[in-house]
Amino acid sequence: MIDIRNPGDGFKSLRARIGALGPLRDGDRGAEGAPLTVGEWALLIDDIVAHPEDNTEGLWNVATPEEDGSEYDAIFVGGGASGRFGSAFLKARGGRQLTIDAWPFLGGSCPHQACVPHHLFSEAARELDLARHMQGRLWYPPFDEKRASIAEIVALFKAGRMYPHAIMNWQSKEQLDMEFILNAPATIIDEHTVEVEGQRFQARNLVLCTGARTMYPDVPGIATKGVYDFATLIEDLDYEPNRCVIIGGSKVALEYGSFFQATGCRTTILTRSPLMRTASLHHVDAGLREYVVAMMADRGIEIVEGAELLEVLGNGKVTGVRYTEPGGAVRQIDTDFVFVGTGERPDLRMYAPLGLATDERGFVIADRHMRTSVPGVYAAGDLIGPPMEMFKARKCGVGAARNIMGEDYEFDFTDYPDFLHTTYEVTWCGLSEAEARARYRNVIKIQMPPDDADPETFALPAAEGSMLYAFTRPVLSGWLKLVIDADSRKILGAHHVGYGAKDAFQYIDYLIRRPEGFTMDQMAELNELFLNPEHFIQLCRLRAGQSSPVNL
Ligand code: COM
Repeated sequence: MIDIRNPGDGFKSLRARIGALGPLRDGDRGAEGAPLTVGEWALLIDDIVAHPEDNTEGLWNVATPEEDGSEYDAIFVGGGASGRFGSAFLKARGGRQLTIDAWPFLGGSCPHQACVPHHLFSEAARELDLARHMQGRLWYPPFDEKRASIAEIVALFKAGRMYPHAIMNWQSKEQLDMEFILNAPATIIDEHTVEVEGQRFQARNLVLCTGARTMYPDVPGIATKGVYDFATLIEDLDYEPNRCVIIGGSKVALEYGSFFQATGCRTTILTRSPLMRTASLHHVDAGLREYVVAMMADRGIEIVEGAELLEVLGNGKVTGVRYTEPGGAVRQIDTDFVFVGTGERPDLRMYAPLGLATDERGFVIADRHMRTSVPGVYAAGDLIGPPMEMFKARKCGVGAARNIMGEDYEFDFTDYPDFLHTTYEVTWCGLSEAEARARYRNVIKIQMPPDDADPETFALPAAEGSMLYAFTRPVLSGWLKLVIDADSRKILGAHHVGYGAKDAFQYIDYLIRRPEGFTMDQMAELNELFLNPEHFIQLCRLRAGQSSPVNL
């Protein structure tokens, strides 16, 4: 046990140890007696992650019974997005929490293996695709296909991921006043008791927030070296892939597939369900899907829909995959790199003493209060199933905290704005055009390019990030659609492919889902910051004068 709370003797030796770990900017070296700085946290976390065998002691930030003898309102098992946000909220409401995580940092898989590296890779994909497209024009040099290394970008991420980790720890301790134990696994004893490093803690409630991990298809050869998922890619990749086969059609498959292809690693996606028509995505507009998939193919990604993986081939290392294509023909692709994006499942073995009810896919069943089948035990985040999204994880944790602190709080996450990366940002909320037509008798749309335009010559939408495309090959500049009920004039759905519109969708989703809705006239009254990537405000204004609006 390492007490990271009090700048006493033990703490001094910790600071001395951190000081020996590497260079720290002078201004970020903690004064004697002061708490660890972000820079010190970064060095400590990096060392523990790099050398777990030498760092087996937990990092304790826990008040002694003399300092605080009150009962814990909740123990959060897992300090990822759900556990951290739930803990912070509960603490802010005057409760007492303890958050336990086996990793030496709070924030969970997001900054370690998931969303943060994915955003780095997606930014790399966008830069690479633009550089490849623009090569030989303006200041862009000829594109060297050998220059972009997946292994190098992964290494760049790994060399810097301790910085966000450090911020989470520092913020949670110094600003949010949370109690936590890190770098130590929790053992569940019963619904009120958790053991860490031999010490038992009691709480009125448990909140389970340990997430999920990639579920690999059960086929021969799947454990061969050279088969990765988003987490093992970060931890274990030790060579430069030359050819990639993606198994699955999840968001992860689209996003990582787009990245690998952009680096110059030829990529094939083998998916059972058509891309963007998997059960986990809803409200996907057919036109948006068509544009996204066409642009992936335009960039050279091979997509086989209706494919069934039979086997991963190898001789100690992956050499290929065998699969059936629609119609039953067996095909083989030679490859040195297989990436699994078939979805995730939780590992519930540690919760066996609780006897939790689970659904047919193995997710913990929780109601809208985040209550599980066991009184006093709540569950949050990926553990309870899709959507595996940040807003849901964080708000589940907060929802559990609110209920534990006496509120009657329900969290309904059946509808939400959605997003994924290809080389583009793909964003949508509300109804697809087809869904809207099934529910309303008089639906119109505002769309760019319109159905009857040739997209190769229609250079809109365009804004930050797509201007160079618009002026060199218009079809690459993006796509958008607004779906409107022409009778009530309310906006029913918004869909966008391009860059820079993601933020707006957080607010559009809220506005259009209000009971009173949000009309095209209200949209037209907003003040655009031209060139606004989503173009919706001015396009609504062009039609708002019509008493019976028609398509644009
Ligand atoms: C985000 C992690 S990377 S958390 O949600 O802020 O804890």
